[in-house]
Amino acid sequence: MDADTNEAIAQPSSGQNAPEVGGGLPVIQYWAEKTLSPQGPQIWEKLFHKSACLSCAWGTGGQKGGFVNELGEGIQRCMKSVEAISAELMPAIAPKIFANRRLAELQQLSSMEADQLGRLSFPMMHRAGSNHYERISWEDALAIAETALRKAPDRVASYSSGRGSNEAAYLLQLVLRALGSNNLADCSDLCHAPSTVGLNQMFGSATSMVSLEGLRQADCVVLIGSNAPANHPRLMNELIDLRDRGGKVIVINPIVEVGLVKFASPAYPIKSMLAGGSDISSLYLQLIPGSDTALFVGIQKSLLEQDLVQWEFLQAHTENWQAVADYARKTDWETITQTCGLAKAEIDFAAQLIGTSSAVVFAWAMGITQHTNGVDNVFSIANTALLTGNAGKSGAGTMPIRGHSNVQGFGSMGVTAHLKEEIRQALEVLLDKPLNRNPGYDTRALIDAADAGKIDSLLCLGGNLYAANPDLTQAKRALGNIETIIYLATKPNLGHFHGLAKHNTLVLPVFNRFESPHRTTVESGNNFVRLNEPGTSHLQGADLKTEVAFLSELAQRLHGDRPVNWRKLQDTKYVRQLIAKTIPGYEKIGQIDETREEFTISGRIFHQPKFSTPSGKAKMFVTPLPELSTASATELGLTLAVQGIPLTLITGRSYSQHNTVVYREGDKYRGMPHRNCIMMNPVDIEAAGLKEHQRITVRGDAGQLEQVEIVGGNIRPGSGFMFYPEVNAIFKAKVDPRCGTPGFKRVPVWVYPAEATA
Ligand SMILES: Nc1nc2c(c(=O)[nH]1)N[C@H]1C(S)=C(S)[C@@H](COP(=O)(O)OP(=O)(O)OC[C@H]3O[C@@H](n4cnc5c(=O)[nH]c(N)nc54)[C@H](O)[C@@H]3O)O[C@H]1N2
Ligand SMILES: Nc1nc2c(c(=O)[nH]1)N[C@H]1C(S)=C(S)[C@@H](COP(=O)(O)OP(=O)(O)OC[C@H]3O[C@@H](n4cnc5c(=O)[nH]c(N)nc54)[C@H](O)[C@@H]3O)O[C@H]1N2
Ligand code: SF4
Ligand SMILES: [Mo]
Repeated sequence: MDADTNEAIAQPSSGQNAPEVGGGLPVIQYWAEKTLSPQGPQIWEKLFHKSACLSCAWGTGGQKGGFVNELGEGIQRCMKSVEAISAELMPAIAPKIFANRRLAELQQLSSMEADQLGRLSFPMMHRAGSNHYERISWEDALAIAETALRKAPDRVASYSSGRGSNEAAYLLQLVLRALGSNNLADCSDLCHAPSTVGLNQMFGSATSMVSLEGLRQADCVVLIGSNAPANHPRLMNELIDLRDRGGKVIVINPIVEVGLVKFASPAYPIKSMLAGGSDISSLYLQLIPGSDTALFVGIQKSLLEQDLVQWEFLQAHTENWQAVADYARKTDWETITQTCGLAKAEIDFAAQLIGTSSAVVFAWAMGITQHTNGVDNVFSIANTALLTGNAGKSGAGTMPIRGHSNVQGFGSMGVTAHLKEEIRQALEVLLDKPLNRNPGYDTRALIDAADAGKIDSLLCLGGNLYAANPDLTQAKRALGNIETIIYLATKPNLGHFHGLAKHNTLVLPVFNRFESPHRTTVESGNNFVRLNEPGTSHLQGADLKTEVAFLSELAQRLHGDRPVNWRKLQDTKYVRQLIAKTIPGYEKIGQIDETREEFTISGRIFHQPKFSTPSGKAKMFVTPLPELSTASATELGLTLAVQGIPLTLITGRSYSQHNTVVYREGDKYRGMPHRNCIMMNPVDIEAAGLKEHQRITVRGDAGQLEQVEIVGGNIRPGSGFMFYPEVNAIFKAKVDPRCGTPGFKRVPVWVYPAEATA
């Protein structure tokens, strides 16, 4: 087999009207539409503002201007950042909207309609029994928040989403820990927690070990479970460059995403756009969802058979390699190929490409982590990297592709239910008292605890805890058991209307990154710390606060002036000094106000195979193959007579949404015209006696969606794909117990014609 024969599999992706290339003209049209609109001048101003892009963790922008990456190269902004900026530049929501519209009306809004109401511009509160949100003062908001946070510490919790600053994140955890609560749930629990847990155990460091510079030295990239053309678009330029210099890209994904086959990058007008797009995948492995561990064990077995294992490296720099090699040896090919649905020839070819390349980067996103065996998936990838000596050298290694623009910074700042011992000790010195050692609630545990009536007060720093979770009925019920919920947010979302507390729900408006009046920092997925300069808001006369101001005022009310001078922390410079003292690798942030020097966090990028474990060696783990099954009709509450088929549903993002926030209907690149679609393989459509564009019912273990339109696409047979957050209404999702991350990418459902009796 060679790369050319595989191109038969990698036929352009999805529905009938889908383009044959990712990126391309639609991107330029969108730029033009937005930047030439009346909002255009403001968008340009924010694009040039010295702050990091709001959208993904690739981390474009910062001190050297909004278009610059960490290597100082310009013209590095993608359309997604325009989309995010434009959403933030909407006018303020008129107070009469909340005065006139009853809650029941607001609850009818879709995610897109909620976002399009505009920007939040004054503090407001919903009291139990009322039909409206009413305006309140910041003084009242702070007083209510103070009373709420004075409840028993184990009944107080926070949730956060990774758009805020490092300074806000640091304060959030310090306020809660000073109270004695470890209940710091974070969106990363639903996202890359398996990477954090897995990589920490293997390498003693939880983030990417590859820098952008390192990525440029690779001659092979294995891109697993990532739809980078939509969610990390600038990574595509790196893949185009890699192919240009003769490198290989192996894509592993149950859906043939068009932009992963061919991508026309506006950053390369001549070599890519005019040429009709650049080839991305050299080999496309369209495996069964949830079977990545089986594929990687197969690759390991093939490496052994082809004599491509780096034994000296294993002996010198790793532990437990014998057990991993033995497991691959003894697992038979039939089990491997049946579990992942790929031919041995495909697996052999992938192993050959990896084993004969000189520097391989293994990069992954949600297709790997959002499974009940997410940690094993991560282990199996990292085991493969180690077997081939691709860790701890330039141009090679493991690279989780992080989500929100500062989600990694939140983790570094200690916003986690599982605090690193090193940070705990430093915080104990700072707070001059021992900290609670009980494990805190991660996001799913928080929802379950609230459902069981164990939470009184919840502080949400951004995000949409309600809609990001599976089983929206449970999420709503659980949040409804909490006495007080405080949402700090820039825009309204479904959570503010459906995720109401038992007594008081506060929605408090904050400045976003490019308009905050003080300097802040964020951390990219490549471990690079960005400095954001102060900015201004277009919202005239709005009553906003910064997240840092709110948190430090609240802390001052709760904790007084000792041992930390909380009031002084209103100036973010002093927060940075505390970060420098207590967060490993962040020492340089203490001088950043003087030097303005952005920096790579120390101790994270491994140029030598000397890792941050106690022995300095990487620890390998045996990864059992998953046992994959589908649900029976009766398990989903259907009668045996139902005329339908079971599918494994992948839930994820459309091209035009940011997590729970939908910007535009549909997904051009997958040929899905609106939100209520399911992508299915034509083979399954036919086998089930269905037709393309037919409206069907999709049933999960927590409910069903009706009138869902079938769109044919190049998706692995037996699987379907639908958009979140809407689909979160219909399933419960089990978690990987090691990290609490739900199996969003392998949801058991049945699909059947609307008229079939259930
Ligand atoms: N524009 C935009 N950018 C974003 C976001 C956004 O919503 N919009 N969200 C941000 C956040 S928080 C995150 S976490 C990231 C998400 O970025 P991604 O992880 O790229 O997003 P997903 O839509 O979850 O899709 C993941 C891909 O995994 C594939 N996949 C599904 N199941 C499997 C499997 O079992 N195995 C393998 N190998 N692949 C599988 C899917 O087909 C899909 O292509 O993006 C960040 N950036
Ligand atoms: N089925 C399914 N469910 C999923 C996923 C999936 O792939 N499938 N993905 C999961 C993943 S990876 C993630 S990360 C979660 C995302 O979950 P969250 O992070 O909780 O959700 P977002 O939709 O990103 O939150 C958007 C809201 O953040 C607020 N916001 C934006 N900017 C700021 C700011 O600067 N400050 C403050 N205070 N607020 C701000 C706005 O009010 C906006 O409405 O969803 C998870 N849920
Ligand atoms: S790749 Fe990510 S960080 Fe860079 S401009 Fe696009 S959305 Fe922003
Ligand atoms: Mo995420």
